[in-house]
Amino acid sequence: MIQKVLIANRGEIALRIVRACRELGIKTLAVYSEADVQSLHVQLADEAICIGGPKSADSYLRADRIISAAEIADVDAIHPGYGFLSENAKFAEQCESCNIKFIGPKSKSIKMMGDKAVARETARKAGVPVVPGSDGIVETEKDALKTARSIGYPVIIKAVAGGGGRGMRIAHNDVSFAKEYHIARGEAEKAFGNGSVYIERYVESPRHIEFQLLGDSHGKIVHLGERDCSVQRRHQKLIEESPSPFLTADLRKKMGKAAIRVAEAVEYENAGTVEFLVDPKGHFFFIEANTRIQVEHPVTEEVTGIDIVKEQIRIANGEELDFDQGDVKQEKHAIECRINAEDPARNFAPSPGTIGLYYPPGGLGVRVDSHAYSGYTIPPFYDSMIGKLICSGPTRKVALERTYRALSEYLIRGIKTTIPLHKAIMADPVFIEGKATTAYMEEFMSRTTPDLFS
Ligand code: MV4
Repeated sequence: MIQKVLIANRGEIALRIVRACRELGIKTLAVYSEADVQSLHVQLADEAICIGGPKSADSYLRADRIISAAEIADVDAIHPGYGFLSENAKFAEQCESCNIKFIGPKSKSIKMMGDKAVARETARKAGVPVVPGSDGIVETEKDALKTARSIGYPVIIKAVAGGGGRGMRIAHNDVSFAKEYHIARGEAEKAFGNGSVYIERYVESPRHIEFQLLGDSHGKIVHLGERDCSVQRRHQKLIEESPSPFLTADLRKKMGKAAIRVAEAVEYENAGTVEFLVDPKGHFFFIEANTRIQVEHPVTEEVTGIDIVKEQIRIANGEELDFDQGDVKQEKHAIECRINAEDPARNFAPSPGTIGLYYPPGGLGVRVDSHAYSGYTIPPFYDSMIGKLICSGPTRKVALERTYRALSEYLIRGIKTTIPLHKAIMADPVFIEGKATTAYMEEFMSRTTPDLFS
């Protein structure tokens, strides 16, 4: 039985994991960098160990130091959160070989889904629709061009080691293809140390819809419905909601079953997500799978009432899921706004610094997951997300009204944040009507005066 957990992360997700452990009667060990001494997760965990310098590469990415801390403090398990080492198959393996439970899937599942061409092939073999594209990686320029022509333009070139939009290039004809192919390979080699790429038909203005899954160690897999993550900028999600305003009950059922088939094909265990693109006609295509807890998991928690982080720990303990697919109900509507320390009026430039007054909103249906507080200094070394506002209600309309109201109450002084931008989006007819696709943010910014966000 897990009695003590090391939290190999920082910020709001570290806090989220501390909270789940507390309710389960599990002790927590925080690890932190020299830049995070003042961080809430360090203050709220039962114990804390400093693992290195401010840069991620010197602390949160140091598997050796994290495992040493785990051994010194005698923990039973490590929760990796998201980012950092969460999808590192080698780290998961190292934990297991040191007799420390990795709270996540088996390293083999991480590996298979981490190679985006293998993931695509796995989905295809499981009978799940994938975007028309290459059979695995394309090795030579000649082969790549031939493949692009047979798929038909526009095509998108993706790094096998990429994911989340990193290392993707779009080409509209033979001439641009040759150029983009070389850029994609070079970028992939530089970013991931692996220049391998594959090609897909480029789906224009799709919705980005993902299904939340839970699988136990006894082979049972259920889905908790979808999240619509279409509102993103440069592959950074800004708003997520559930249920998707676009899906019909029929399409939801088909996509949920497809997501489970992908997970079954890799004997998926713990929490994970299967991502789809959905075109304007309602055709859906598998694109990739995430083998970690995600930033936007609270949206699903509010809609279904299921505590996903607690389920992760129970699953790691070897317990069976104590509910079936038929028991999962999407009973509410929830919307999440990511609150980033960025200036939307200045091309989203990072805005680290010291928060003056910090006053989060409250009331019925309002949840704030954040590690921020009055006087907290946001270090410049990590991503800019300082919190998430998740508002829920019986209908989408109520969730929207509540989000606007909560954003109006949310006071963060001393730094620039995405709060004013979110308010403008919540008042925008295209978003209100549930019509936002992945093309939305660019279109919205082009017709909006940036000064509105200051
Ligand atoms: C695509 C696509 C269109 N066609 N693949 C972006 C994140 C990563 N998970 C996959 N992504 C996409 N893959 C095909 N075949 C569109 C996206 C995409 C996107 C592309 C350009 C600008 C914004 C986007 C937002 C979401 C998804």
